[in-house]
Amino acid sequence: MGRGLLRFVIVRQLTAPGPGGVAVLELSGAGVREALAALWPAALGAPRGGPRLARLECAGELLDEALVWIESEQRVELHLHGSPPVVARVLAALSARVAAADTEPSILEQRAWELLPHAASEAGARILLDQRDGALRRELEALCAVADDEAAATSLASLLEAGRVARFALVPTRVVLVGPVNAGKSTLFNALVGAQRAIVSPAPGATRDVLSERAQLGEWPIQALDTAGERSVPLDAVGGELEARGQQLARESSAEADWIVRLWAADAELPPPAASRPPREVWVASRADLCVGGAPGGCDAYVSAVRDPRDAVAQLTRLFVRDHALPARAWRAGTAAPFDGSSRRALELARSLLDARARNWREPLLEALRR
Ligand SMILES: Nc1nc2c(ncn2[C@@H]2O[C@H](COP(=O)(O)OP(=O)(O)OP(=O)(O)O)[C@@H](O)[C@H]2O)c(=O)[nH]1
Ligand SMILES: [Mg+2]
Repeated sequence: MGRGLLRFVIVRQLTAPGPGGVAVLELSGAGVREALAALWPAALGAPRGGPRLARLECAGELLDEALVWIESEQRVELHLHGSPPVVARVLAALSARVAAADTEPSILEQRAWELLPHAASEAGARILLDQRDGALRRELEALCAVADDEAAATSLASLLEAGRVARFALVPTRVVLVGPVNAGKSTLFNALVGAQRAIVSPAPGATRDVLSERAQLGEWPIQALDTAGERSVPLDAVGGELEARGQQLARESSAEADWIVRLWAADAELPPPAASRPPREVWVASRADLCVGGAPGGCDAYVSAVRDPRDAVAQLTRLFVRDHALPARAWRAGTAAPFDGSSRRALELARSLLDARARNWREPLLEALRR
């Protein structure tokens, strides 16, 4: 395996820092065997699996007798004695070895690799793997070679659009459920999360605290928040202060929402005219199965999270995709996408230079390729 591949190896300590019986290090990425071979040359030919006893040596000095587990060509675990100085020496030797190999202009690819554990969805992980394999670099290089400014502007716009879409796959969108008490917010929240996470009750005002869980709308990751129902309770009534605090928390959550789902119990209350709907908000008529004589107009969807939770989630997914102008599939193999703030900023700068007809519009892109 080539020396260059070592640049994708990441060394992490899995156990808590400080003295302990055992300290476990993880080496992940392409080239883990080569990285480990700096301390244990037999790593190059050792069969997969383990644990296997390894004498770790650095510059002829024995550092530790460790257990090595070669899980795959991308991941190795090293179980050391948990003495902090020993761990520090091994970490230093491994990191020096990895850093020494990191001399090629690979930073775009390396950043994509390092973000991989933080991808919020499978589609996001696949997008990052494509960029790790050079999709964005190739596209930026091709873009810099385009002579015609109009063609360059079109390619830039579609790259920026790919970056906008990638962001929805990489970072969970904050989706807040709001609405009157008993509208079925917690029921829908449980359907989204796929578990009985929130208390559901016919008694109005069951939810007080904001509940927050990761969920998916189709392929798109979200952070779903369930909030206290809206109603007016005088402060001096029994429980009035608690109620007010719950409602305040709900308002704070909606102020920070990326997307608000407002539920109206279709059997209880008619929504006001759609013209009064704020931006970033969809209106969903809930408890649609209880609605005799047809559901009221003015809502974007009609759901019954009790009778058909899958349909309720599918309907929300449809609205989410519509409101954020997302494609049918979150990931298309091999597609270039700016995947982090740095690559997006470089493209935005290039676009504003191009818009201003500046001759040096390629510079931010060349810089992104160099950095
Ligand atoms: N038939 C039917 N009942 C539903 C549906 N969704 C919710 N409910 C019922 O409506 C009642 C209130 O549901 P919740 O999910 O607790 O409502 P909520 O909006 O969270 O209420 P608060 O937390 O009090 O604001 C419960 O008895 C649910 O079983 C539905 O789609 N169909
Ligand atoms: Mg509730």
